[in-house]
Amino acid sequence: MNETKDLMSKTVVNSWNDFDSLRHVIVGRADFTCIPPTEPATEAKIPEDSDMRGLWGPRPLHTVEAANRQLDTLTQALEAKGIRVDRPTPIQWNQAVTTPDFMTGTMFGCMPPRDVLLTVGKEILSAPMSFRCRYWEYLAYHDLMQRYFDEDPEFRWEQAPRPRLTPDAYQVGYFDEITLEERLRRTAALDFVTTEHEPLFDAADVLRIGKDLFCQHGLTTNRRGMEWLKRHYPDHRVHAVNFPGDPYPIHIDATFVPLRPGLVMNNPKRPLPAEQRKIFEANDWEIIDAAQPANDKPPPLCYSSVWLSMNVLVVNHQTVIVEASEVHQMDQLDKLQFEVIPMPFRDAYPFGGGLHCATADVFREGKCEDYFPKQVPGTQI
Ligand code: DAV
Repeated sequence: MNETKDLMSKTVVNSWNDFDSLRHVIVGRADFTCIPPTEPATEAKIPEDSDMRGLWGPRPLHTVEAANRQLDTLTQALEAKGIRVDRPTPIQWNQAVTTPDFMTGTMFGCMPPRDVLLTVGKEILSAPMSFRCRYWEYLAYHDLMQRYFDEDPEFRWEQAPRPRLTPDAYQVGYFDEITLEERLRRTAALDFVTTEHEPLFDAADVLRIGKDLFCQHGLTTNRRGMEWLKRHYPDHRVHAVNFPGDPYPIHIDATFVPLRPGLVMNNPKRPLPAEQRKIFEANDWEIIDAAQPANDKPPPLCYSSVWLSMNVLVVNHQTVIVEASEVHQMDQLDKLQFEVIPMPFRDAYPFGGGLHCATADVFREGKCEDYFPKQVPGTQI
């Protein structure tokens, strides 16, 4: 009991990976979430046949309430396991964003803290995201960061350079009449809507495995962003990865998901190319195909694909939280000897993703391990 009380009161920021024992986490909130108006980078993500095309503004209240119920249930389940949970302070997202360089009609929301907050060791940084509507999103976490700063004398509160997001940050006309085949061709050719004009990345494109950071080059993260990460984390090794099978490459956490040391799940539709697998093979990591999603389509008004099935939250090396309808994913993890906790979460999906997206690490036990002592030439930035 005393131990639990200590855990609840004393803040420690420390997390080096996605699988060590989780002690403290941020869970997002759906309040006031908007579907942002079209802008150069968001057009990227909305599939041609999506029910979201042409819609923008606050999401229907009953959907916000349903999402919040599931986010609260997740919070309670984590707390029942002795994990401290903090929540962001939502802003009225239905306000325009105006900077000297651009204007856009609304903001987005704070359901997926994983997209903006990158925790590496004792540091949490807010990412330089490419969506104009997400420019102020870090403010929803300001009170929490201030509190961690006051309570943990070693916490490093950081911010990557704020991007300008002028038209130079995007390729004009990138999405004009683009077919699925053309999207796939461009992913394979590393040709994305964001240019190399300035460093851009989303935190959810950065996979942390101890000393190595694997960054997905895609619609939301560019090479300059990775170069910035490399200089910012001089004790880490930064690797660029990409997944040619993904027509909408945004965030690595429904594509390449580590489960425990030595084991990672890869989306079978988006295999890691052979050259990039070598570093895993050289260090005896096993890459397995994730199970097929149980759902054949995402819920209404959702940005993400059915592969949120593999967007699991690993609680420790033996325990994983999986969306409750994803029976195949649960079965696969069960066979891998995990204790699987089912969690209803599809009402939260439209607000920015699954269980991993909806959380951001504050404290996991463990240190910065070197899981890839055998480096393979040519993979590091
Ligand atoms: O497959 O749509 C979703 C990742 C959201 N953070 C997908 C990727």
